[in-house]
Amino acid sequence: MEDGERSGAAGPAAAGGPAADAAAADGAATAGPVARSLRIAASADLHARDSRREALLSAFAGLGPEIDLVLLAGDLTSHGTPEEAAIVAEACAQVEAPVLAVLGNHDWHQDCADELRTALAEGGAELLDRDWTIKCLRGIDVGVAGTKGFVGGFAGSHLPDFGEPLLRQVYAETTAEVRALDEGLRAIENCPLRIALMHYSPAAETLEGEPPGIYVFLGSDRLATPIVEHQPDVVLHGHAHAGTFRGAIEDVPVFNVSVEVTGKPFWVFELKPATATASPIH
Ligand SMILES: [Mn+2]
Repeated sequence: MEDGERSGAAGPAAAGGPAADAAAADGAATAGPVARSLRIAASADLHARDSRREALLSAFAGLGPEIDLVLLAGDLTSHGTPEEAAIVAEACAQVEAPVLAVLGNHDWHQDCADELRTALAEGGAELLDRDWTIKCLRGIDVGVAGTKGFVGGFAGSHLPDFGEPLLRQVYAETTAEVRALDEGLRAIENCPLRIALMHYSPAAETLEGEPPGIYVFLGSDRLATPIVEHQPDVVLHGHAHAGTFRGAIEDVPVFNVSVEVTGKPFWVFELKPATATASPIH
């Protein structure tokens, strides 16, 4: 772990710590409280496999030194094998910036998340699974709460917490995801820049374009509850390949960064700390 970096495994961030650290590191070079924008390259649904290896390597190699952070919103692999994760790791190893990732449903297909975590770490990519981390980037503490999310649906078509134990387990799984997101966002609440990263959608708006009958499998508005409470600067998700790029939960911008939606391997966001604005620049 580098200096100025904390993570969920190390316990909650000290109150006031991140902002103070950022000011100390950057104060001499900046005239005001708002430092330069950070450039964050985001992607989802890369679905790595052998036939996509060259394209993935090329896409990651194209991330230049101006990129401060890379965020991968799940479905890194096609079938959840460590071999496919190793392709992602090989691609990530080319990038100077930290790479943070959450898993998607495809990544769980072989039920070997630990092996995927290990494989990704070989390339320097850090998996956030019901977890959070704080990265000090150009003197600014950037907090990321990351989790896969899960199903459950949206207004008018919710999976209920009722009936067969198996269905209630599904409901409980989403409950655990919501709790983890809440805890993660609470842990990073003092960061000048706060991001929620997940695979499933917390908003129906970014699903528009998908058949309404499958919304229940594409996300859950229960995931929006901690977002409303903690108001992160931006929420990024994937999973809905035919969905819509831009949405919002109250005033919090939500972006579906699936490569099928953005039409490119990475979408670069310019995020201004402490101003709560997210400008998609290209
Ligand atoms: Mn998916």
